Parts: sequence; structure tokens; C-alpha cells
Amino acid sequence: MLKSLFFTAILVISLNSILMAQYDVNEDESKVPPLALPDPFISKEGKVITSISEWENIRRPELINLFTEEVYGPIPGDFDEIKFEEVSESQNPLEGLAIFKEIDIRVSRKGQKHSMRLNLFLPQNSSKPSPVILLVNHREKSEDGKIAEDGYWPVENIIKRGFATASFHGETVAPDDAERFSEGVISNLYPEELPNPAGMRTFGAWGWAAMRAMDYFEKDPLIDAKKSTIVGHSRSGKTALWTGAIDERWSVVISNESGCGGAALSRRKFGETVKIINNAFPHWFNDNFKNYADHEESLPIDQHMLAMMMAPRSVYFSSAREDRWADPKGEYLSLKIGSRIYSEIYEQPVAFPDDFENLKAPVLQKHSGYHIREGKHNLTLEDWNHFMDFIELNQ
Ligand code: GTR
Repeated sequence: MLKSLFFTAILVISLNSILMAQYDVNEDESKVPPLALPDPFISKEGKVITSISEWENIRRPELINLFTEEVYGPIPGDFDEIKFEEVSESQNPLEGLAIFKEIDIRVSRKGQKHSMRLNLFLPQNSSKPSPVILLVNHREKSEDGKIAEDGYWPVENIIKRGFATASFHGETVAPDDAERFSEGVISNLYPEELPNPAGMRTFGAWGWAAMRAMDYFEKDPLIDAKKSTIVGHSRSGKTALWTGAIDERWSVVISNESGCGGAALSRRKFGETVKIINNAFPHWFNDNFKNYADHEESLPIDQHMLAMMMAPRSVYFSSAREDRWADPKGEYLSLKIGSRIYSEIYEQPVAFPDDFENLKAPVLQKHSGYHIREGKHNLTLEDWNHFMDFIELNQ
């Protein structure tokens, strides 16, 4: 298992070096273009947005629509029936500490069916329903909780802090493959999305799965679904953000090292760019997003606006110092700038230091928080410990 994670890491690193050689990749801060971001508080019609009701009724829906049309495609919520079936195929790896449930979520629409697996651990002796943290997983399969081993999904630590935690694997709804991505929920339930250039793609499918997990949480009396967090790392961190934007049932949204098309500002063109990501992973975003390759300045949105979609709920970004491909500074800036939503619309002031380069401690506060740790692109126990501090503060 550790071995396969190691090889995945090597693969990602070598793929990135090939891409760096192939494209003119900028990782020099002095070459970042001056930032001219679209204004989140001016509507399409030119109206200046100053109140919660203008934000929630005019501008927020407008922005969701733009992200849907131009970047991610929708996460469709219509289906005819959903059923939850508890199966017991694997042994509980945390016997005595946690309750372990394997749940098959079966959804049908227009006579077609799709089924996905959710793995759930709950604190064994909790006197009340537990808050839950969902990890969107694109790495090793998680049937028996074994991705716990390296800190990527540290179930034992999460349980000991009183949270329930669940995970599903992206492959159960959409293979992470440019040729085969539709061979899952898209072909099965939403085939009309495929020919649509603004349609649902991989992140829409993974987000759909996260929403079905939430449907389950709302039905399980051992879970306090009002206190639900969605976490994703990297490509799954992009998914977590888009899901959190669309589905307001998540009270906390956490995106770890999600970089281009996730937390990082596209207009900085630092590390991975819109062109690079769309060439390497054409199945992640919808076709319209490809129009912005080398034309980031004409995007009607940028990722600070995606961070804003979480308000008034809570949002947390995290970076790793050596993960320059994901542009840590661009991740920080999009959160810092996007967090104006709390201060300026919801009258809940948040503050982020200006000096990113010397940031040492996590920015731990209500509504929006951040940390950068030493080291490489990965999701580690250190990251999780900060996440859980943030969740506790925000629930
Ligand atoms: C990289 C990709 C990034 C990031 C990463 C990952 O190869 O360029 O956008 O998503 O994979 O998911 O680990």
C-alpha cells in the first residue's frame, strides 16, 4: 500500500517534470503578471452588490452559473430514487474504537441505475450524533480503511477527536481517465451531459457522489449532518470546492493543495496553468474551460470567487511550501481576497496577514482559515490536525 502511494507520488512528480519541459512554466514570482481580478461585487448588469440579499439573490447565483458554464459543468441533483444498503464485506479495522459501515448507495433515474460505495467510521461510544468529515478519495481504494496508513486518511486520529469520517473512491462514479471518465454515473444516469460543451465531467461526477454521501448522512441517526465537512486533496480538493459551492449542506469546506482549477488564482499563471491542466486532464473540466488556455484574462471569474461561494459557511485552504506546481501563494491570495465576503457582506470580519512569505503559524479563525506546511505535495496527519482545529472552532 505504501509502495503504491510512493509510485503514485513518483508518477505525479515525473509527469509534472515532463509537463514543465513541454510548456513554458513560470515558477518565478517576479514574472507573475500584475493581478487584475474580476470584481465579485459588481453584477453582470453593473449593479454594485452591498447587501446579503443582493449577494444571495443576484450575484451568488450569477457566479455559480458562470462556474458551471465556463469551468466545471453542473452537479445534477435530479434522480428518481435513492436507496442505502448496509453491506458487510470487510472486517472492521478499528474494532473496539469505531463502528465501521460499508454502504452501497443505489440511485436510479429514468429507468437506469448507478451504485456507489461509501465507507464510514463512527466513534464507538458517542452519546450524541457525531459531526462527520467526508474525504473525497482518488488514490488507493478505501474499502477497508487502509488508506489510513500514511496519514492521507488518518481514521484513528479523526475518530479519537470525536468525529465520524467517511470516504468514497472517485472510480466508483467516474474513472480518472480521459477515455473512460464517462463510464460510470455520467453514461448511466446523465448521458445528456456528454455532448454538452458546458456539461458534467469528472469533477461533476465526483461531486455528485459527495452529495449522495451527504444524502446518506442526513438519514443516519448516528450522524449530525448539520455539522458536515468535505475534504479533498489536489484533484479531489478541486472537487471539494466545487461541491461545497453547489451544495450548501456542507458547513465546512476544506481544499488541500488543490492548485490550478481549485484554490489557486488562474490569472497568476504560476506553476500549472489552464492550458496545461486541460491538455493533461481534458476530462476534469467541461469543454468551455479549454477556451481560456493562454487566455486567463478573459475568464469571467477567478478562483477567489469560488472561495466566496462557501460564505456564510466556513472555508479552509492549505498548501505545502515545496508544492510550487500548485502555486501556494495563489492559493493563499484567492482565500485572502475571497474572504472579503465575510467582512464586507456578512459583517463577520476575518483577517489574513499581508506577508505570505513569512507566514509560519496557521491562520486559525472563524469562517476562513489557512495553513502552509513544510514539504511536498501530499495530504498528511499534520494537515488533518489543523483541519480538525479549524472545524472545532467553526462548529
Ligand atoms: C497533478 C495535476 C494537479 C493536481 C495533482 C494531483 O498532476 O497537475 O492539478 O491535481 O495532479 O491530483 O495530485
